Amino acid sequence: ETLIVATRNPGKVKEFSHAFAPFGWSVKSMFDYPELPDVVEDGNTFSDNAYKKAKTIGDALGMPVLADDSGLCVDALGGDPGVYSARYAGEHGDDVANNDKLLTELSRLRTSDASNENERMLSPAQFVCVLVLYDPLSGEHVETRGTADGWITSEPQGDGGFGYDPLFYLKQYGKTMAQLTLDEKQAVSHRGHALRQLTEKLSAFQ
Ligand code: ITT
Ligand code: NA
Repeated sequence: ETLIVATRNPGKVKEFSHAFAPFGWSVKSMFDYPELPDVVEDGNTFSDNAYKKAKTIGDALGMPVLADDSGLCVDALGGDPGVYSARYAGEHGDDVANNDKLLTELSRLRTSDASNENERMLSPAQFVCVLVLYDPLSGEHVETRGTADGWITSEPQGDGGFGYDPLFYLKQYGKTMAQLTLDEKQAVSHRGHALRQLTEKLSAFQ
């Protein structure tokens, strides 16, 4: 069976494919439907944007669609980049530029408060993932939300994952998210938590 995920992010496609494979589900993404237009993500919340992506693509295809809206919220930056995570440095989806921008913003804060040596090294942050599964036949949708707490480091480490993973340090592993295997990331990530909740909610209907 096939699940359509309304995403153009290859890192998300990889994680969803890995998560659904054990259930015998294969994943299709927007790379399989190049004719569909980009969805304008102008919502103020992860929830609004996830719903908009799932509904737009679900209605266009006439099939149930899953969408993921996610991002990084850094305490010291008042929750930024938040819903703007994908385009923090300007161009959409430029991970290297986004990570550089994050370090620049944090170092700016740190020089203005150089007294706190601990804060120079690690800054608390949270990944958030909202999943929406939308069924155009009934017009109904199911939403779940997962979070992961960690720390922003000053040196990128690891080449797994995507986005801000090389800067997102997990004390329990002594590693960044980019140094985890797909299974390890799924066990602790915002997306993994949201996915497990979705599976639970759906099995409650059956
Ligand atoms: P789609 O909308 O096509 O799914 P996108 O990358 O634009 O792809 P979002 O609008 O949800 O998706 O933005 C999510 C951004 O948040 C993503 O580009 C990363 O910068 C960051 N992000 C989300 N999940 C992440 C993860 O697991 N690891 C690292 N960074 C992540
Ligand atoms: Na978004």
